[in-house]
Amino acid sequence: PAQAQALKAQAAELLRARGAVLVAHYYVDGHLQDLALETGGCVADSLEMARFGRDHAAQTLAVAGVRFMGETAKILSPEKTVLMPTLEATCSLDLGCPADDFAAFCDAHPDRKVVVYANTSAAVKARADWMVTSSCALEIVGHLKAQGHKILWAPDRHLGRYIQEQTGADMLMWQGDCIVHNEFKGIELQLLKEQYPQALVLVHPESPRAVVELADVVGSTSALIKAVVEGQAQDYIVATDNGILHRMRQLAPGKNLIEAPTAGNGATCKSCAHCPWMAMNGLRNLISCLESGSPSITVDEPVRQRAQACITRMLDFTA
Ligand code: CIZ
Ligand code: SF4
Repeated sequence: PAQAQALKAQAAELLRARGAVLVAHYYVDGHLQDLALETGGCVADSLEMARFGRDHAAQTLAVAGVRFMGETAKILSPEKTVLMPTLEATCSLDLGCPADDFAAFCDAHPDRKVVVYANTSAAVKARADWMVTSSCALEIVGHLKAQGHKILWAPDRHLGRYIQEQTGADMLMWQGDCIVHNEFKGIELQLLKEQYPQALVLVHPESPRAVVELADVVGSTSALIKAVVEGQAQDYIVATDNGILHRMRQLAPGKNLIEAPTAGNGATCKSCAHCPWMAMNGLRNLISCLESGSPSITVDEPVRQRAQACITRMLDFTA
């Protein structure tokens, strides 16, 4: 802890010296989340991160999260420098949706509005009409359906199915998934619920249907945090990346937070409720990128402009 405090102080000084602000996701290391809040930055979901980065006066953004979050910041603020602790931090949804294959899929279905999740590359966003995050996807797809549009959705198949069921929209789907949320297990969750009959079950919609069906609250990371803060229950079973527990404990001290079961409880899974790419962010590589000014995000200008239009549509709609 003493060492972490020293590293945090060093990072805080570097942020100040660079005139940079730290924008962190709920899934990254707790020290980074605390540092962001202590230095005037933010801890947020991907929608709030995008808006905060765009609107903040700082000319340098340090983004602790995964690559698409840094890219989104750069797309919205090309004049700013966007530093990341590592550019290796990607996402299985982004990896599973290569821009060329995605463009071919879109070309084959020109009659559909193309809606993509935030967890995609700049090139995929450049091919889309709308970007959405899990906190506004239902609203935006509902809006498009009301206008009579059919939808091509990518890349998360679980989130897509959830939105399809909720809105009744005609959605053709890419078959991607998140290696973290995909591991939550319905049968084991049912057994856990029987152990904690009073618990509220909070589920991120990137989880499989069997898990979503057992939820009391289905929502984005911000919505799940709100559910813990405002909920009347004492016990909460949480089916999302366990990095979120740090912020939940701070905002709702005294409540009992229980991780939803993954294949890892007794068996093995690839990523047992914590994203290996989010976990690549730490105080040391944050310090290193602030010292050296690298790595930083670059996005090809024609791609950036098209991706910006797609993201801005969402930001304007949700403003
Ligand atoms: O799983 C993710 O990467 C999430 C939940 C991103 C977000 O929207 O905050
Ligand atoms: Fe991607 Fe899942 Fe990691 Fe989020 S938690 S960045 S969706 S792999």
